[in-house]
Amino acid sequence: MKASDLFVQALENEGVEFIFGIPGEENLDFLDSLARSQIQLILTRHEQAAGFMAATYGRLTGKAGVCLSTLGPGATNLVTAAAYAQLGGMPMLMITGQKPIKTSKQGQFQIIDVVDMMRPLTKYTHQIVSGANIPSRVREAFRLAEEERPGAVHLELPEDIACEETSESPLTASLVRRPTAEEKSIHVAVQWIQEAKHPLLVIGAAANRKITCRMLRQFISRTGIPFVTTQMGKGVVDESDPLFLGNAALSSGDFVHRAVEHADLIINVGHDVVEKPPFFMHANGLQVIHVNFFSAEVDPVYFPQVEVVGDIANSIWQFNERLTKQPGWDFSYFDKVRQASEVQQLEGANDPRFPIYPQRLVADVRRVMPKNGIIALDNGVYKIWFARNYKAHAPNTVLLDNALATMGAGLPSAMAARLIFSDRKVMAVCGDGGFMMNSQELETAVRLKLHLVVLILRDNAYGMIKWKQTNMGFQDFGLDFGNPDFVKYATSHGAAGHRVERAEQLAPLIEQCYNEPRVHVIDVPMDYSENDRILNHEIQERSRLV
Ligand SMILES: Cc1ncc(C[n+]2csc(CCOP(=O)(O)OP(=O)(O)O)c2C)c(N)n1
Ligand SMILES: [Mg+2]
Repeated sequence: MKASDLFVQALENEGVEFIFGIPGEENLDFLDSLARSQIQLILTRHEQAAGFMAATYGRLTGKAGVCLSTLGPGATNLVTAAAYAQLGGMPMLMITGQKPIKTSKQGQFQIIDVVDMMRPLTKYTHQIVSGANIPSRVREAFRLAEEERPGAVHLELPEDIACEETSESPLTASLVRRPTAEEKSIHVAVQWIQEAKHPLLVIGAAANRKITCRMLRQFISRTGIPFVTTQMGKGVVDESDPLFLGNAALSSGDFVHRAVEHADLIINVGHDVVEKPPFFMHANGLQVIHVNFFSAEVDPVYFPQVEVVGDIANSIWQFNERLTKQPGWDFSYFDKVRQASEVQQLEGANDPRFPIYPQRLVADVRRVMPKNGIIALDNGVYKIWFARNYKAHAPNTVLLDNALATMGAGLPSAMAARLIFSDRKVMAVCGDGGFMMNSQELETAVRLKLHLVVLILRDNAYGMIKWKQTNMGFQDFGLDFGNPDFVKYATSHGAAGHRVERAEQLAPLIEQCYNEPRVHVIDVPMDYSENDRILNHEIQERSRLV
């Protein structure tokens, strides 16, 4: 057997279903082996998109998503996706080709040190130098990618190794369980929670990675302790719960921050410092219990006093076994925060003005998406509105990137979500800037016959940066651009193109798109002129009055 056959067998042995990518001539033996495998090759139009799709596969399944590129330029195109997976805690394996490593007549043509390039962006990066090593290197790559905290790994398979003969066979994963938290740490945490006056639960990214929702729901209903979510913690517990106080989408001054300021103890579940901080710790201030799969990375704004390290669901179960409602707990202020925040969030939900205002957009998308529908957001100012105002009802139904916060991942991650969940409604929500960073993948989506709705929020600008520019008192400069006609752009790729011309058209149009299985692109003209007033001023002032 040739080594590339063994490599593909090892991937099959890991349960790989898809490989996203673009082969180069250095991958041709691997491609030949893939042609004889059950694994489906998802050919993309840019390696970055393939990487985003693989990472999202990992995020949604917990199993490493796999992407493929050639050496040099293909591998450099994977770099942003590597950072996306690594920072976002998404298991992903990148496989890249390389010129022969034993003898080569090509000089340094296309050769860069890809293994070294990937080092700061991965948990593991390795060049395969012998076919005999493939079983252990592939297993090790998967082990590291998937183990908490998950992330990116990289294997380089040079051409001359790929065609080597080998008689090895794949290694099977060991039976392993995540370690659970030690009893004494649970004891201290429970004692702190019982003795607090205003404990508050914060749910972050890691709680969305494994099944923690049942235990957290029990914790909330048993104790009545209110909760806040981080952007990547959305949906772990249904945000329509009356104890939900809001999402930490803005950095400060929102209603949720008033709740945090009032709390004397935060039970911080699944948060780590890669996410924009949901709260800032100060010396002699707030007490924080860190509950996560791994210990807390110390940071100037995060230095929890107690850590409960181990499987999250198990830790919460242990809390539930010991905790009872305490007469000393007082949540009355949190309730006021929730009420004031709800009133503010409902404003603008039926705003008839056109171009569409963000509050109306978010409300309409929520109205038409079912509870298990998935929205995949690119990066732009609308992300703040969705994080704040769009109530997530189920885990991983709001895919947004609050770690690398890269533009360009909205469409590819929606495509990956739809590939995995062919029975669920999936929507990509992109700005006109972010959409154009991977818009070529419309062709891939059409070729794969995906049923997908892509909203393009058109303000003809890098709106998020404009919003910050205004807030910092700078003049309006350097952030406007023109756009193609998105309806024609969509149809030329073989997708259906639609344009919204009145606010009330949007919701029925989305519904109509979900009745016709194909790729739909909707051009949504947006009015962002109130973003600064509402997000930077009004919310701050109103939340201060609670
Ligand atoms: C790859 C990348 N480049 C630049 C940025 C910085 N950035 C963040 S949001 C943004 C503007 C997004 O514009 P658009 O996609 O049109 O969304 P809008 O805010 O206008 O709705 C920029 C330039 C980034 N996050 N990622
Ligand atoms: Mg824009």
